[in-house]
Amino acid sequence: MKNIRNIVILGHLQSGKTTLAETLYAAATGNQKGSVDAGTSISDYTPEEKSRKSSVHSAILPLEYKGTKINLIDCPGSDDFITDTISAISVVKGAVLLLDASKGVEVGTVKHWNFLRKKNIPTIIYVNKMDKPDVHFDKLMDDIRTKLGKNAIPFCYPMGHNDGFDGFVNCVTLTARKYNGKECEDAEIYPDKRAAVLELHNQMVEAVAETSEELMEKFFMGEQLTREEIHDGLRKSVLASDLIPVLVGSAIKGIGIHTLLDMMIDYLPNPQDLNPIEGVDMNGNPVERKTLDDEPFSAFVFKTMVDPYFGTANVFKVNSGKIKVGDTVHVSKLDKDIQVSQLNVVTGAKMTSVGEIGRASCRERV
Ligand SMILES: Nc1nc2c(ncn2[C@@H]2O[C@H](COP(=O)(O)OP(=O)(O)O)[C@@H](O)[C@H]2O)c(=O)[nH]1
Ligand SMILES: [Mg+2]
Repeated sequence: MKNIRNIVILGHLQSGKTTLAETLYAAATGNQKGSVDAGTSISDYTPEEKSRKSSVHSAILPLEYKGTKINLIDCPGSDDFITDTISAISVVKGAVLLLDASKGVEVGTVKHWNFLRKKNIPTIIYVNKMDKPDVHFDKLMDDIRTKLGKNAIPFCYPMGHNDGFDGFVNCVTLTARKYNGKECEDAEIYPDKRAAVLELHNQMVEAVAETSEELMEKFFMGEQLTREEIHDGLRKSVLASDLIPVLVGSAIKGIGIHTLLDMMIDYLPNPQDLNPIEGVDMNGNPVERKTLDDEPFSAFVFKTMVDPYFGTANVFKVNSGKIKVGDTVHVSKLDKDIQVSQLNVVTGAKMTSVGEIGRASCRERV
């Protein structure tokens, strides 16, 4: 499949990561939603997790939505299980960072945010538990901008009367969704929210205009940018981490779930959209390789093992192209050409000998 999103869900312990993963999964597959509290979660599936009512291992929930395959990785929030979280971050290209709206930015939020920034992973912030009483969104935004990133901007703005939360406005499309007690439906933007939402929309359009000279000129001439120009510009800015979208919702009630799925597809990277990887060819000349099957073969060796039966074995992740037994590859770190004598696909402890390996399989061994 061409459209793929590999996304990690992060956030402080108890911010609602597993509940969100379950709700996203149920929304995309139409299956019954599992519950952390009732011990019926698919993501918290081990007996230990069921009795703790909390995640211990990272779990992968693959789903398909609007023709895109989304591989969600739900991580434990606790520091006790941090290695699983760090290895999940090293294989994803996008992230959703959760906040508990009643608590704001917590220690775990900052910790996970720093991991993501270190790896330059485009991130959507989802402010969860907006259904709780006494939530002040504008204060939360100040907290996010001070402790996480100045460039965080609401792509969705909450609606509701008397501080209550019953829906949100999508500030990109200027459309609203309202919770009817069971699910979300299209709605009018509440009059008292229009000014704030329009201001946010204009800020986004200005940020988009700044991404190209042509758009800047259009913007200053007072011309409207098209929906497509706005979408493309926002995507570029989010992929470059110049803008951090903030969404709102409630994982438990199912508010803001389809919008989050849409925005994961719209604004988080497809592995093949990313910058090409740089390396050197067989003659030592610098080359670039895109993450595509029809590019020449390139891979990243992340582990070397010396096995009494196999001899030396390299475990690698394929970046582009394919490799066959008998091919010669250049190992740039050793500045050496090596002929591939054997290829195996590794699944846990199991190894299966194969003749050819491509990008679809992720851990292979020469
Ligand atoms: N009020 C409210 N509670 C929530 C929401 N999402 C999750 N919770 C509750 O928060 C607790 C922690 O949820 P969990 O998904 O296990 O959080 P995790 O530790 O981040 O995976 C559970 O009791 C959930 O029922 C929400 O949107 N609103
Ligand atoms: Mg969890």
